Amino acid sequence: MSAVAEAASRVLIENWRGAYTVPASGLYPHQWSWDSAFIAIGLRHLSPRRAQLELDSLFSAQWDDGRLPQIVFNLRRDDGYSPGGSFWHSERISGTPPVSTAGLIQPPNHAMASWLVHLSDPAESRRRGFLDRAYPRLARWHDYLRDRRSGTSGLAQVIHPWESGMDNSPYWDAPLAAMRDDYRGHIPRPDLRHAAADHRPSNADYGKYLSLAARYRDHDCDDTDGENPFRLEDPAVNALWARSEIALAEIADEIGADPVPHRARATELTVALESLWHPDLGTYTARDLVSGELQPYRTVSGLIPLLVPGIIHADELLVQLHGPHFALGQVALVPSHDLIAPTFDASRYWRGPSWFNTAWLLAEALHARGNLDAARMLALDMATSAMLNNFPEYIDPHSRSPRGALRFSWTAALSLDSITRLGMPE
Ligand code: 2M8
Repeated sequence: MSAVAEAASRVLIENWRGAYTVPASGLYPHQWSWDSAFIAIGLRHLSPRRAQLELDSLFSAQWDDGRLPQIVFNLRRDDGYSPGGSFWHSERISGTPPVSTAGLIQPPNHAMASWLVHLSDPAESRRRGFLDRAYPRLARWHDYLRDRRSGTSGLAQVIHPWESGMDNSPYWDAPLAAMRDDYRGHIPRPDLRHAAADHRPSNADYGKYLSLAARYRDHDCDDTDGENPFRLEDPAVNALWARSEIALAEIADEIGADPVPHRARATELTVALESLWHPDLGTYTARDLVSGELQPYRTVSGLIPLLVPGIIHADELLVQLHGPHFALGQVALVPSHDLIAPTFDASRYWRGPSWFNTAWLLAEALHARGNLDAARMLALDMATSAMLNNFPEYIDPHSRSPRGALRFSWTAALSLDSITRLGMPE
């Protein structure tokens, strides 16, 4: 095992909590939805059974309506993170699982992860019936997105910045500024005990986050509330959904279910994604469904549609990725926001720093598109940047300095996966 693989494995072992992995001990003491899927992708190289368990434990927190919750809380650590289980009180709502969860969701990368976990040891996966258990859960999760979260465009809507996984992206600035309500209660910030204030969202951001979350909670997390002040279609969320439908078709094929509806939905989503193309910016971007406006920003989310095989604007996205806005190969990984925009901030959360999950997604996309050198370069950059800084949550794209938490699970998992699959000479 290489030094990177060994060090990454140690992080994953340290953050394992018996049936799932915390994103980082301290800052994130619970199970997060899309983190678990990314973590399983790395864990499969250590133990396919552990990777299956990671996903099984998230699936066991599925709501009756099909949603996979953003967070599954460990109530023994409820004072360690805000808002926690005592904010959501999910047990009040009918159709919720016996564990305490948030009501919001996160991006749908789970079918993609389940298929990769299966492929790491198909015999073991079949013996344990992993995909037979996962398939109905994943199918209901995707049905939830279609039935409860999609409007006329067919794309899924996020109703809170946290649902995008890219919490304080500039995409959300105008919609949050247009909100009339703000949170009136105390705003706890236990996160600031573990990360620098200028690496995290501001208190003003948090006021809006809590106000939106409390509103949704007080409507029993009912998606028929058309008055929600925050409703956007995000490119990465929908690209991951389309890519996960393709994975679900592979899973259906493997277990003898019908893959055709999943392929059809992937095609519909691929076509629908084009409504998020911003011709002047040369990228996909988020649409605010309240104002009807496409958000005028280049962010890494707008590049993630490269993962979807049939998009029309792949060549323009590749130009964008290599050009001055994201400077692939000249800065660390892929910045979360346009390097030359006035809103770029090299340190603050999703407003500039480079993240390892988006680098992994883009390395996958480049590899699938035959850009093997660029994919391998990104994979090696992930391994180097992770090792150099003790597996940081995110890094300054110019200086590579660590930002946020250290010994962060998806940084370890995805560096391990990349170096194992893409980084080694063939
Ligand atoms: C960050 O989000 C949480 C809320 O979900 C937070 O800021 O407290 C994001 O980076 C998100 O994408 C990630 O899933 C989560 C846990 O790593 O942290």
